[in-house]
This record gives sequence, C-alpha cells and structure tokens, in this order.
Amino acid sequence: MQLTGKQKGFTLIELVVVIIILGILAVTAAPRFMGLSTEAKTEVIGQIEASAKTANQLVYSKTQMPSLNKQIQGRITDIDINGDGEFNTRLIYGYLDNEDLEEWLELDDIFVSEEQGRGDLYIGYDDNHDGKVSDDLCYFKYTQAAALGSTPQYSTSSDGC
Ligand SMILES: [Ca+2]
Ligand SMILES: [Ca+2]
Ligand SMILES: [Ca+2]
Repeated sequence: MQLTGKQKGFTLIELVVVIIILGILAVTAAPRFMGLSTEAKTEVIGQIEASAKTANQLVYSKTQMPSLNKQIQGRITDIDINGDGEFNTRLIYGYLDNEDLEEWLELDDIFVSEEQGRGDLYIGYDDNHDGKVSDDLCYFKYTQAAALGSTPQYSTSSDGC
C-alpha cells in the first residue's frame, strides 16, 4: 500500500495531542521514576509516622471497649477487631506489634518495609533496591512497646532522603 502525502507523519493536531499526553505522563510518572525531592520525601516519612501513631491510638481506644473480643496471654493480646471470630491483630503491652502495624497503614507500592528482630519495623525508600530500607536512611522506624506501662517508640531518619 502506498501512502499519500497527507498520511505521512503527524498533523499539527496530532502533534499537539502527543505533546500534551507526554506532558501528563511526565507530571504523573516523574515522582515515581525519578524520585521525589528530599523535602517531599522527608514530608512523606513524617506522614507515615503520624499515621502509625493514629493507628495505635485507634487500636488502643478499641481495646478499652468491653465488647471487644480479646485473648490475653502475658504481654500479648490478640484482638478481633471486626468481630468475625478471628483474632488477627496482635498487641504487645497494649500497642500494635511491629509485624501488625503495617496492615493499618495505607502505603504506596514505592515503600518497602523491613522487620528487624522481634520488635522493630522500618518503612521507607529502598533507593539501592536491596529489599531493605534501614541502609538508605530515609525511613520511619517503629519499635513496639518493650515493657508494661511503656509506649512504642516512633522515630524517623531523613539523612538519605
Ligand atoms: Ca477478626
Ligand atoms: Ca513483634
Ligand atoms: Ca536499601
């Protein structure tokens, strides 16, 4: 088939459309693929910390309700938040276990979480793609409560953001 002159290349309208689409892609994809600015990443890490605190407050207040089904075994309390008979949220000294906190946060796929030992959880950016975030120094760190009457520890590192 032979193309007529008119069908070769782009018309001006087509070019404009392509440029607009590329522009939209650049705006929406750039933060994911090119990385956010240091300031933006630090801000996001702070938001994760705030969400973690809120999650723990929420869970803690639920445990004060007499109607909540719970199984207590020493420092561990397993609770059935949604009342379906399965005790699938674990608390340590009344606060979220490091392994359970993540389920309470709505995290974007770009974040990686890393559990360390029985009590620590790191959530952040894995810039060198080794599956860990503690080495990239742009993370939120959660340490579950260590003793009766103590609260969990929350901290962040933005040195590598
Ligand atoms: Ca349940
Ligand atoms: Ca734990
Ligand atoms: Ca890493």
